[in-house]
Amino acid sequence: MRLSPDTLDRLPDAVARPGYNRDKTAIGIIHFGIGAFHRAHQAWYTDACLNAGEGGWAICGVSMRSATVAEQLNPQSGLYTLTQRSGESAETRVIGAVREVLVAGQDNDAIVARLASPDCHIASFTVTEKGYCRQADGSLDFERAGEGFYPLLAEALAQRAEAGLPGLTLLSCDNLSGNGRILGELLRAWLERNDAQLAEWFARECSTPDTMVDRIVPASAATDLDDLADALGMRDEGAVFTEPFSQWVIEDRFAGPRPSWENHGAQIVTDVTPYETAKLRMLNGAHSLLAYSGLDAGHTYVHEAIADAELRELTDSLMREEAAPTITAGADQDLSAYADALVARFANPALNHQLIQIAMDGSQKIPQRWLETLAAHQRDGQQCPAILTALAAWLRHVRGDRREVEDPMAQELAAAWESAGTEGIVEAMFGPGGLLASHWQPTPSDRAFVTALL
Ligand code: CS2
Repeated sequence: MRLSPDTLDRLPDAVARPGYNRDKTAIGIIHFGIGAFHRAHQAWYTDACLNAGEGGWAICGVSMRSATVAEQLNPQSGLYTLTQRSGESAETRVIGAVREVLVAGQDNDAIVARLASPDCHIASFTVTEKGYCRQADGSLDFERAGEGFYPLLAEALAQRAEAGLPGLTLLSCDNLSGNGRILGELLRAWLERNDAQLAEWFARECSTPDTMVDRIVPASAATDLDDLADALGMRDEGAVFTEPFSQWVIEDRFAGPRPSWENHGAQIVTDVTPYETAKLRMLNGAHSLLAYSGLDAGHTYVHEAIADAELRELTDSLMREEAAPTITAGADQDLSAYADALVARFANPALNHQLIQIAMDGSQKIPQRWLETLAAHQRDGQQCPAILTALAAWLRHVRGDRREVEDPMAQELAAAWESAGTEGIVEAMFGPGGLLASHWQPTPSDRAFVTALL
C-alpha cells in the first residue's frame, strides 16, 4: 500500500492530515528545486496556512535535475509525510500543500503556463548555491544559466507582461548572503541581454525579497523510508525527516499577495541581513568545518563530529570568537545563546545528517560561510585559526585523492592542485586572480598556517 488521497484514512490516528479541500486549492506558488529542504520548510509553513483556511496557495514543485522527485510524489498526488525527530521522539504528519511536481527540461510548457497563470503570485527557489549560475566574480554565467530556471522565468514573465497581469514575488530561499538581491540582479542581467523592455517591466512589477531559511533536513535514507513504512502500514516514497526547530525570516517586500506565513512562525521583517549573516557564518560556517575536518577524522555524521572534543572546540572558536564578532546583531539576537542552541541541534542523534552531504559544492559555499568572516578580521589585522584549520581540511578534500569531490568546480580545483602543489595552493585558490579570490587576501602568516596543515 502507498500513501495517496485514497489511503489517507488508513493511516494511524496519531498522524495528522490536511484539513482542507486540496482539489479546490488553486496553485499560487511555483517552487523551483523541490528537494527535501523545501518539503520540510516552506511547504510545511504553507500547509499550516492552508489548514488555517487560507485558499489559493497550493504549490507546483519543479524538479531541476531529475525526474526522481516527480516519481516519488506524483503517484501520491503530491502527498508526503514530514517526521520531526529529536532523541527518541518522532512526530509524523501528512503535508498536502504540494499539488504536483513538474520536471525542468521535460515539462517546460506546463511550468511556464503555471507561472503565467493569474492564480500564481509567487515563484520560490531552493536550487542550491550553484543553481544561480554565478561566475567567481558574482556575474551571471550566461551559458549555464541557459540550462537553469532563467529562460523559463523569462518566458513566463513575458507572457504576464503581454497579458497585462501583475508581476510576481521571486523568493530565493538559498544560503547566499543577500539571496533576493542576488536573484534580482542575475535575472535582470539575463532579461537585459534578451529583452530590455521586459527587464524594465520586471524591475517595476516584480520583487525579490531577501530571506533567511533554517531547518536541518538530511537527505532521506532508504532505511528511514523502510522504518516509516513499518510504522505507517504503507509506503511513502516522498517522506522527509527533520528536526523540530525551524526558522524563516523574510523581508517585507512582496509584489502581490502572499500566505500569512507569520501566523505559523515565520518572521516578516524590514531587514533580513543580521539573521542571514549570523546563520551563514555561524550555523553554515560551523557545518562546513565539521564536514571537512570531521570526514578527515573518520566521522560520518554531524552528531559524531560535534561529540569529538577537538572538533567541538574548533566549532566553538569558529562561532564565538571568529564569526560572532563580525555580526552586527539585531535587538532580538543573542549570538552566544544562538551558538549554544546550534551545538545542541548539531548533537541531535536522531537526524543522522551525513558530513559528506554538507561537504558537497564547497566552492559555492565557502565564500559566504568563511571568507567574509576572514575578510572582516583581516581589516583589524587578526587571524582566524579555526577557519584556517577548516580551510586546510577543505583544500585537502578537493585535492581529490581521498574520495570523489562533488563540486561544480571539481576539475578546476584538481587542476589548481596539480599545477600549484602544496606550497602554492593557498595563493592559487585565494590570492589575486585565484579561483576563489575574494575580499580576503591571505597574509604570509595565513599562508604558512594553512600550508603547514596540508
Ligand atoms: C548545510 C545546510 O548542506 C549544507 O551545506 O550546511 O543545508 C544546512 O543544513 C541548512 O542550511 C540548515 O538550515
